[in-house]
Amino acid sequence: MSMKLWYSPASPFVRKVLVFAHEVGLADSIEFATGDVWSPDSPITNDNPLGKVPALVTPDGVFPGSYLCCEYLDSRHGGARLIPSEPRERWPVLQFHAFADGIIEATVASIVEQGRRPKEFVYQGTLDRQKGKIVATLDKLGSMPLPRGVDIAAITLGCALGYLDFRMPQFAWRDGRASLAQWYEPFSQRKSMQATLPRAP
Ligand SMILES: N[C@@H](CCC(=O)N[C@@H](CS)C(=O)NCC(=O)O)C(=O)O
Repeated sequence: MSMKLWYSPASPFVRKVLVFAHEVGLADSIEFATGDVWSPDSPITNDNPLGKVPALVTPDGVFPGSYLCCEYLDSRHGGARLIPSEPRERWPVLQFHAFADGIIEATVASIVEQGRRPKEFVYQGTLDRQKGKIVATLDKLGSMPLPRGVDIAAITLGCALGYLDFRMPQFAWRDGRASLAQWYEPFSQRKSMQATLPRAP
C-alpha cells in the first residue's frame, strides 16, 4: 500500500510521523508531497483544508495531524504497537506524549512568532509565555519516568528535543536536565532519528 505524506523538512510534527514510520517498517511505503504551508494557494489544502503538515493521504482517506497519522500507521503493521491499547500501558504513554507534543507546539508557536510576523508585530509577551511552557514542561518530563523503549511518547520527546536543538540551540535545554540529556543521547542516534534530521526548507 502506498501513502502520500504532506511534508516539510523542518517540521517536528512531520518528523514525528516519519520516525514512527521508520520504527514500524513503513517508511518505504510513503512518498512525499511538498508545498509551502504559508502560501495562500498551497496545494496542501487540496487534501487538508487546514493547510497544515503533516497530513497522510491513504486509501482510507486523509489523516490530518501527527497523532492521527501515527495511529493510522500503527494499524498498518504486524509488529508490537507503538501506541499501546491495553489501558495500563496506554494512558501513561498518551499522557507523556501529550506533554512532549505540547513542547513542540510551544516551540513552533515561538518560531512562528519570530519568523512569520513583521518585526514590529513580534510580541515579547508571547515569546515569554511560550518559553515558560517549554521550561515548565521539560522540567515536568524530567521528573517523570522517561520512556524505556520506543513508543509514541519516546518518539515525540525525541522530536521535541531535536527541534529545540535545531531551532533554539541558545536555549540549552540540557542545562540542569541531566536525565533528559542522558535519555536523548542514545535515542537521537537511532536510525529512525538520523534518517529524519530536520533541515531548513
Ligand atoms: N497538531 C498538529 C500541528 C501541525 C502543525 O502545526 N504544523 C505546522 C508545521 S510544523 C503547520 O503546518 N503550520 C501551518 C499553519 O499553522 O498554517 C499536528 O500534530 O500535526
